[in-house]
Amino acid sequence: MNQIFTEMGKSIERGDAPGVEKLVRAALEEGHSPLEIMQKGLVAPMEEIGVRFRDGELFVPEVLVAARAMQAGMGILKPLLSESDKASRAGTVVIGTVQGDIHDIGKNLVAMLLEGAGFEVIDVGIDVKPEVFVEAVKEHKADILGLSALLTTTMPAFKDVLAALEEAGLRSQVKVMVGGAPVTAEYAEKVGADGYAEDGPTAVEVARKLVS
Ligand code: B1M
Repeated sequence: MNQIFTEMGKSIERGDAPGVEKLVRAALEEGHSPLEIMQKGLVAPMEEIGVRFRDGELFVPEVLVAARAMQAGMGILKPLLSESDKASRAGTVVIGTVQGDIHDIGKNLVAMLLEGAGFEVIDVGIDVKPEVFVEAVKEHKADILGLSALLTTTMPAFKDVLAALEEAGLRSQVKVMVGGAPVTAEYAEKVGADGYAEDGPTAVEVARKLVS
């Protein structure tokens, strides 16, 4: 692995956003393409961090600071990616927390890990109405819609979003993945979702399967 990408990985792990930005600029000056920098310098280390989080070696705050550092680098590269670079990305995910629910720590973590895995992620926020999810799926031609719910009282909103997608004629065009602490695989299946993940790294695996 090129030294500059190794350094980028170390800066991501430390959560050193200015360091990552500096290294991304240096890599561009060295002549590496934005896509190569994204894949080798940002996505690869972030994937490793996801695995270490699942193995219990790292904790939520550490993953969040690493993901923020990774996103700082992504911010420089995004405008430089060509249309063909964008087409070679893993897929587009619209993600948000369902209506009535304002919990977003887990959803943000999932969004960051998906971005770190090379997905284009559009985060529509918290307390999101079904029609807002539908509009975002339409506008961004999403491959996956990710729905997060942390309350037993807001889990039924998954069904409302699925019904709104059906009504808009979009259900067959987008895979729906659900998650959140009270959600189970059985519940996901019951409401008709295409995928369920119990944590961020699993969400990345499930998203990859859903687009493959
Ligand atoms: Co809330 N809250 N909360 N809360 N809160 C819980 C969820 C609760 C279990 C606490 C408890 O009573 N023990 C309880 C829910 C009970 C239930 O429904 N069964 C609860 C309650 C009751 C409430 C209020 C109603 C309290 C009140 O006002 N009376 C209220 C509701 C507000 C609302 O939403 N309308 C409320 C408010 C809040 C705060 C604002 C104070 C704050 C949220 C801050 C924020 O998110 N910005 C908060 C917090 C922090 C929690 C706890 C303590 C922690 C949640 C969290 O961030 N976990 C929580 C108790 C708990 O879970 N231990 C609790 C860390 C995070 C990394 O994990 O979110 O599970 P998690 O995400 C994981 C996975 O679930 C999964 O991957 C993530 C990463 O591994 N995942 C997905 C999540 N989304 C996914 C989507 C996917 C795939 C995987 O695909 C798309």
